[in-house]
Amino acid sequence: MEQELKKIQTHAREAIRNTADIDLLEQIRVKYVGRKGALTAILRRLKDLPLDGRKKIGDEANRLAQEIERLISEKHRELDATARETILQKERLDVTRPGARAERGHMHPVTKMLAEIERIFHSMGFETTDGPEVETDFYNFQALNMPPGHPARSMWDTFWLRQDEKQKTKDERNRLLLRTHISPVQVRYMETHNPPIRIIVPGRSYRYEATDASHDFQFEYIEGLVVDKNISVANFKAIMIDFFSRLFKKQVTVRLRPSYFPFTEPSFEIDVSCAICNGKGCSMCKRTGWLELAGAGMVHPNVFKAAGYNPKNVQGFAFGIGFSRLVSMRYNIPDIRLLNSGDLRFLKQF
Ligand code: FA5
Repeated sequence: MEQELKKIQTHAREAIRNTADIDLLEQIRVKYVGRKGALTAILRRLKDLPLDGRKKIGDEANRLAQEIERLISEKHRELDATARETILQKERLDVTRPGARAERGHMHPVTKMLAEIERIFHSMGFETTDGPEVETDFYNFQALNMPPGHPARSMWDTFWLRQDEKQKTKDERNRLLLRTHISPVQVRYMETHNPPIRIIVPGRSYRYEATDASHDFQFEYIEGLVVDKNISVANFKAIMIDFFSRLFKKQVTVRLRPSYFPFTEPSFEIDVSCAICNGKGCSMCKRTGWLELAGAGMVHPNVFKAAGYNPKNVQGFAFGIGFSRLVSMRYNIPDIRLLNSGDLRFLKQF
């Protein structure tokens, strides 16, 4: 029996030393000192021994049981501490580390300027409205006094949309295109509203043309329309002077130059005295002292007719302000194509 105790002692010590798992420790305890364990079995057999042998072996067996329990609880504490340490290591949080700053976005310069323009027009009683960017030949050209084959159509290089056989129609009116200007909204709006009308229509238009620093194939411009019984060129000029003076935050002079648009008669280009050099001449106004900022005119009777109005009862003016160019002027941007580039290095400057 003494031999057996020695063996148990060696095996138990070794098993406890080598285990790295708390669950296994419990199995070791059961194996040696549990109810059916090896040591317990020896203690049960003590009664068969002579008295002096019984005492000696009994003492030794009890000491061994105590040693095994002690070794197990020491190992338990050790494994517990290691486990806690591993968790702490894993979940370590350095509260002194500087945080990652969440980046704040901001409005695009075009959006900012549009808000400013709208604020000025709204204060003068204008309403903002919009229309489709995919237009029909009818609204983009025909209703604006440009029937098929009209030479003035070539003033607007057009992106025509491919239509499949089912969509194609013999009627030229329904051919689809990307609107080349926002003037079609004049007709759309007049079809569904009665005068008096005072609207602005900010939006994007598309031209099938080569790009350069002041031309893009898509650009922002604002259409305006005022219709009532007695609207004159003088009203128009007053509104333009007020609008541009408030936009540039200084009193400007407005000059109307005769021009041609099929949907206005008379038509004019609007030049504004250069707000940068006060008309003295600089690189922005190409040394002329004037900035060419919009096309405009008195609405042509044929446009009123296309919208279902009687041209004898109404008159009004319309204008188109290319505001990609206004934005580039305001922020000194040398190339309007940057506005649609989506380049963050550019956009972050505003
Ligand atoms: C028109 O498109 C007319 N519909 C404007 C109008 C409205 C006239 C109402 C009369 C009555 P125009 O083709 O000039 O006009 O274009 C309007 C403005 O858009 C121009 O003054 C110019 O500032 C701007 N623009 C024209 N083409 C480009 C382009 N490729 N890139 C950027 N801006 C452009």
